[in-house]
Amino acid sequence: MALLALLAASSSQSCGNLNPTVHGTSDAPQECARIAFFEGSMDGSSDYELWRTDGTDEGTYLVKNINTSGSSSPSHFIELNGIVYFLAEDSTGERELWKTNGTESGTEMVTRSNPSGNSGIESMVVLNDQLIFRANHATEGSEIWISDGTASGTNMIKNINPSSSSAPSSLTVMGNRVFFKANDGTNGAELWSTDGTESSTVRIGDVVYEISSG
Ligand SMILES: [Ca+2]
Ligand SMILES: [Ca+2]
Repeated sequence: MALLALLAASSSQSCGNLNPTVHGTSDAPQECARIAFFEGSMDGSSDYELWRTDGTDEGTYLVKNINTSGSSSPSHFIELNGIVYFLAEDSTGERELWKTNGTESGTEMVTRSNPSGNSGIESMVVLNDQLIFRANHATEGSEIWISDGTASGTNMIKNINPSSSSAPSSLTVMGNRVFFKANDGTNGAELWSTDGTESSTVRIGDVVYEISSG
């Protein structure tokens, strides 16, 4: 088994509660142990898929063979409310947003956010109860997106650059906002922030100065 990335953790659905409270002083059931998800493969195999471990041999296994014609190469694991979100490539060859609760049946694609090509998702962060990230829109280029973990709740927040990609990067959560760098096509790369709504996705101002060589 190759352990390539040990990044995020979640509680198991078998606890019946994704954020379980353990009563009494006895040891918590093993099902309630923290679970780590990682990109793994069987010994001698190069089929890299979603694996999980609770730290024991018997609790370490393949969750789901997401890409039946190759590796899904899961990455960018991030936990939100007891569900782990990540990027993976299914047999279509497109890398999309997936989620897992640690079971095979509970591992599914959130949505094919860009029906006409690769999702291009990068830089996922958690803001309150939602994910904020950069993704490709089918027609509007690479912009800032939000997801509540459902297909209908996964949308572009704002088309910051109306004629091209604003290419949001360096997403950083501070308080109830995400700060990031984006290019609106008029002002160059500037600092922006969002609370997840279009109306409150705003450019901070000309705060990214070039240092004069003079
Ligand atoms: Ca596979
Ligand atoms: Ca655009």
